Amino acid sequence: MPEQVTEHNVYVGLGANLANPLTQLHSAVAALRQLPHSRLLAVSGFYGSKPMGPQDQPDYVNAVAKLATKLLPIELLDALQQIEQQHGRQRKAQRWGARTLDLDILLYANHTISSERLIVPHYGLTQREFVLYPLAEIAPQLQLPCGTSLQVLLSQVPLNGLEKLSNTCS
Ligand code: ROI
Repeated sequence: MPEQVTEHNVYVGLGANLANPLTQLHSAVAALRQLPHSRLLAVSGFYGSKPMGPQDQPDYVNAVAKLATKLLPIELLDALQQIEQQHGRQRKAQRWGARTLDLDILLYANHTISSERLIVPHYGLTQREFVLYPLAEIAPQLQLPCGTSLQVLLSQVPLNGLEKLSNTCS
């Protein structure tokens, strides 16, 4: 795999609501730790959240991880999709339906990316409580590439039943 010299800080959103979501997330964190050319710097606590989208699906468990990586965005996407596959993710399943594991690139340094496979910052980032609150736990001072601060976004997005379940290593 071609390696960039520069290391970038990246935030990855984790979500699961099938097949014991807590176990899925613990296993996903272990897989993120093994990513090539990358270092796992922080993981938020795990949060229980109400499903966004169709309501006839189980509650989710969500978290956010911070990595330093030398992988290019598309290489990171490939690696994350491989981890999703290893966790039984069905890609062609219903849009906004239940999933065993979802790994989303939320932010890649201060980059704005708009390609067929990848949009960064992630389109849901600014409205999703289950992304914003875990993110704030590990990066309270964060600003988006457009300059908006995470704290301003948090003040606009209610918890909507989000509850912290555990710290990651417990
Ligand atoms: N809802 C919650 N609460 N958490 C998620 O991670 C999540 N992921 C999704 C959709 C289906 C939009 N809803 C979600 O992809």
